[in-house]
Amino acid sequence: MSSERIRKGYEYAKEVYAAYGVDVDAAIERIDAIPVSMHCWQGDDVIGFEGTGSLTGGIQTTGNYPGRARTAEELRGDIDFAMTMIPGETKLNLHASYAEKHGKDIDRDQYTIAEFQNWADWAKAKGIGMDFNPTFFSHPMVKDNLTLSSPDEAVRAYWIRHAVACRRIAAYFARELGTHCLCNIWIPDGYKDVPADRLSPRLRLRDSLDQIFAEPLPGVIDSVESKFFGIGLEAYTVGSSEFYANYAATHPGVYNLMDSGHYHPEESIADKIPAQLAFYDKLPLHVTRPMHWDSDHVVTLTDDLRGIADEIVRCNACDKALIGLDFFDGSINRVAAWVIGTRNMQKALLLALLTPHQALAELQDSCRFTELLTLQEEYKSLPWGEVWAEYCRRQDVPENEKWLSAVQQYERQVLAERK
Ligand code: RNT
Ligand code: ZN
Repeated sequence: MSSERIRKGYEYAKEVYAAYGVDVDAAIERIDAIPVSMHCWQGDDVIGFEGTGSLTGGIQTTGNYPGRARTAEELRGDIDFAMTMIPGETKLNLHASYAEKHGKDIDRDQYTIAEFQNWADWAKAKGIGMDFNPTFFSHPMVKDNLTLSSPDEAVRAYWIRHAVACRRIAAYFARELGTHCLCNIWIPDGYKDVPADRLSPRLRLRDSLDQIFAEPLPGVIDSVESKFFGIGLEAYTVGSSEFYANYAATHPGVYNLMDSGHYHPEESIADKIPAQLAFYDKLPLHVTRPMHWDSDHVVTLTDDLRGIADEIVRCNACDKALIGLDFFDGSINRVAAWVIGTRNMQKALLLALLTPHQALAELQDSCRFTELLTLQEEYKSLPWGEVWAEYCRRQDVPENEKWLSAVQQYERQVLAERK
């Protein structure tokens, strides 16, 4: 579309929204300030650069699309390129398994900023913040699918050391980049079949977490991520929802990260947001698209996604939400996957910002439910696409699927060279 047509469409949308009391310029300004943390692991199928070459821990990437990033330079190049098609504020969410060891033989429990300096320099040059994750999978010290809850004290101590090292690296990122760093703990620990003892692993995990979080680290926001089950770990997950919710509730400064793919498919993730916000000043999220038994499909503009964005906006939690993406698809162009998923998160936020939530809440409070349902449904067809197009124009990124031809060119010129 020409800028002239985008401008005209925007003027029209402005008028339509103004009739509902919605200020579209303000919505554009607000969305531009909400950072979405892009996960590095979409670019290489969660393999990392430590040389392990495979993914374990009850998660799996499927697909053999050519062009997987094999080095940190390639991955940073792909992320740089993806970010040219994404409007607004972004962060990078990095896993410890993306360490650059520079030929040294150094294990995860000994990592320091030296292994992540390139990432920090890269983020600094781009002017973006970073989030960080210790990696408790794809490693020989994961014994029988156990890490922080292992009955083997050597295994447990190893993973505690790893997490302690990672929190210090996260503190460095926060200091260097001038913005907080979410340091999220997700462990695969669990059992394939019905366990004989469900309590002891959880008590060991609690003790491990207490040791990990003992050191106060300014700039680090700590979170723990629960899961319902993993692949091959169907019967029991040590870090369940109740376990971490209670852990966070009793440990100020530790937050309960909700991954939208880690609950029963019939549970509403959106509904969990205000429940958390009634107690916490931060809301860390992994946004993904669950399908049947697993999470991790590319985020699309579903009602579930819109529900999440709506709650963030109407609970006044744009400053509290720490929105991270978490999907991995190796069956399509990986750069395109990032662009599609991240733009959809932003579209959902924009849609939420364009909804007259106050007016709807007033209808609820006065029990005018027929009007409420009517407006909720009619609002769905307001011309938000015109506002999105104008936002993209202002950000100098393609407003529609035009970005795909750039990705296809990148595929021919860059990705095709990776054999
Ligand atoms: C796994 C968790 C976790 C991972 C990443 C790679 O089920 O969602 O967040 O996806 O840490
Ligand atoms: Zn997750």
